Amino acid sequence: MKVILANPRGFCAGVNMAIKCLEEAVRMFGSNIYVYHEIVHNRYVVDRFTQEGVTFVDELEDVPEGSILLFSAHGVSPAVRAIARERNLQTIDATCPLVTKVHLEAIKYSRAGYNIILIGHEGHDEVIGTMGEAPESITLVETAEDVQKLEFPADAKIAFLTQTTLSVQEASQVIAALRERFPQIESPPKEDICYATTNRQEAVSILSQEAELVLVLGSQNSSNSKRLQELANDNAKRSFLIDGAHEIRAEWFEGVETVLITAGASAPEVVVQECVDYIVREYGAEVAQRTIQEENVKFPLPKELRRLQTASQQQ
Ligand code: 0JX
Ligand code: SF4
Repeated sequence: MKVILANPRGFCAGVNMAIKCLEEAVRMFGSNIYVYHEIVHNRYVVDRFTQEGVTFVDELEDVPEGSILLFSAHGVSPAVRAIARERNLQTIDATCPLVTKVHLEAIKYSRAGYNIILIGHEGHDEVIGTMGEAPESITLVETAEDVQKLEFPADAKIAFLTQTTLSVQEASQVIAALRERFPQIESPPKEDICYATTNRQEAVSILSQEAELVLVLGSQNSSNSKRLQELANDNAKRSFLIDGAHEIRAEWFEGVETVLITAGASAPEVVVQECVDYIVREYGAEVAQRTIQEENVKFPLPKELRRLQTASQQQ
């Protein structure tokens, strides 16, 4: 048996920054730290920090006044920031800069009087945060069918934005439907689906052609990881989205000569290695790395954290 390891896979620049940010906050302030939503959508990462004493909350009412609170990589709405201020919380914003970019576009289009169509998944943390920037101006669509239901006049002043972790292929169908109905529709010069999402999808799309089985490491609530698994499935491969080697089933390997392994942007390399070790141990597989795209994106830690670091060094 052969295992192909897809590159790029796993942590993106935004996740690296958010996780380092929480690690550093724990190092500086001990475990009495709160995070609004999961820092990233990954069970292993959340369990690890929970064991270290970090508390993840979905309601700010659950955070004691004056505590340290991190905002997750997916971003938050201005309303959440306002509640945090009212509760006198010391906030550190671990939102990925590429999510913030979409927030800023929403603000810009809304101020200029545009109707904004956001392509994204209802109820997703990032979508809730982005819509909160201009709730009166933004309409969410998920599919090309949703576009047909829009009630704007044909000559409406209109623009579209997208969630950062969509399927490139599916989003392009929705965008084509929007352009057909509203040829005047505007969009940001650089698209919102981020480099990490695009590159991981491209790698799976190319490399899955060589495999009968595709294993995607990632959690079920991780949008970008789920899209990788669906993409492999569309390529008529048997594909599974798993949190770790403990979920692997022997029957998946019947008649399989080549397994492709990849990981969503929030899945740590340690869970990938666990799976590789398992397959090598059970099936004597040979492992090959395959790189479709090099990545060298890095984001700095949030300025609030850097300020706190400097302040603590001066004490
Ligand atoms: O569910 P998503 O893919 O948006 O988030 P996840 O799995 O935490 O990935 C990293 C954070 C992505 C933000 O855009
Ligand atoms: Fe940022 Fe993209 Fe990573 Fe999301 S998937 S955190 S937008 S780099």
